[in-house]
Amino acid sequence: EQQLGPNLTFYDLHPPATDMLAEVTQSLSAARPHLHPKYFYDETGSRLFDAITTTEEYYPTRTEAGLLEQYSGDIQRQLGATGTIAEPGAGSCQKVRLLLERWAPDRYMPLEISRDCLLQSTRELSLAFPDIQISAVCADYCQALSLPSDSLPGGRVVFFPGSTIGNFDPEERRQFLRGLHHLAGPGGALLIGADLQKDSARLNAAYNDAQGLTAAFNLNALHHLNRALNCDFDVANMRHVAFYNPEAQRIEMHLECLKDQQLKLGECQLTLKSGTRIHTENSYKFSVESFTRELMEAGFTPRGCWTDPDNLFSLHLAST
Ligand code: AVI
Repeated sequence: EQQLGPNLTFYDLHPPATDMLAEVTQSLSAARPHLHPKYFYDETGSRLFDAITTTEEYYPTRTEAGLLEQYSGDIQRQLGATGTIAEPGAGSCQKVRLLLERWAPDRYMPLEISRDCLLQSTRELSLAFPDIQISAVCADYCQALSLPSDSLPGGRVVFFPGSTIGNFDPEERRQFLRGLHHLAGPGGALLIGADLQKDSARLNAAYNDAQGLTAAFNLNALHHLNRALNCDFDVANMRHVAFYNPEAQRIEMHLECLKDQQLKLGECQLTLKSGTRIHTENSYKFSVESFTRELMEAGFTPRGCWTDPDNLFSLHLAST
């Protein structure tokens, strides 16, 4: 525990380093080659993602921000006074600003695996909100969700925006929502964003923007691996593929090899045949009913749901 300012405390849970080489080698040599979406987010990838959120086609970020702007008062009335807002995977802590301004909670507790990102964003935040105690926690998702309840400040509202929940597969999602239930604790609540099912053309456009930013974001995962693992993906001969899979109710992103390529990963030689697709991301789309059901299965009681007039996106409030 380190006091970094009058209203800023830093807790380092020392998230365990993962063996990236072993993990990537295993997932790329699987029968269906895949990469975990976390590999999108190096510095370049985070910048590309921010750029995606400003495109005409990518509606989720803007729509959710509009819902928060319009309904933060309604949501607060449902919640009563807010002691602590906790945000797993808070990143740059931008979205929460509106809630900090309008709700003036006692405390904000971002949980973030990237130490640098956490330090930078909470330093700025602590200056902008001198009356809010900022408890910055450096932890991975697993650690964050299994913190002992009695070590945490009470009256917690867990904030999980962006439909990041859609990037978890159904079984992972069940476990993760249970983890959020634990993090919220007795008397706590969850405010979470979920992207909605809609016509495929709209969804396909959102993941194939005309400027090619989503393509660059997807391909950057390979640049990231090339840099971090000193390997040699021929990125120029890989193609971004993204489409809505209506049976699975998800957008799938893949990287398709346009030429046979040999890849050296540590001691391992890997052949990727032309036409091979590396599955890099799922982004599940929900109905208000299906998502509400998932919240209930994780032990929550639904308290409210807000959507935009075009039914693009939903914000859900649930109590523990
Ligand atoms: C972070 N996550 C909610 C985004 C999504 O829409 O699934 C990631 C993304 N992938 C492509 N574009 C944006």
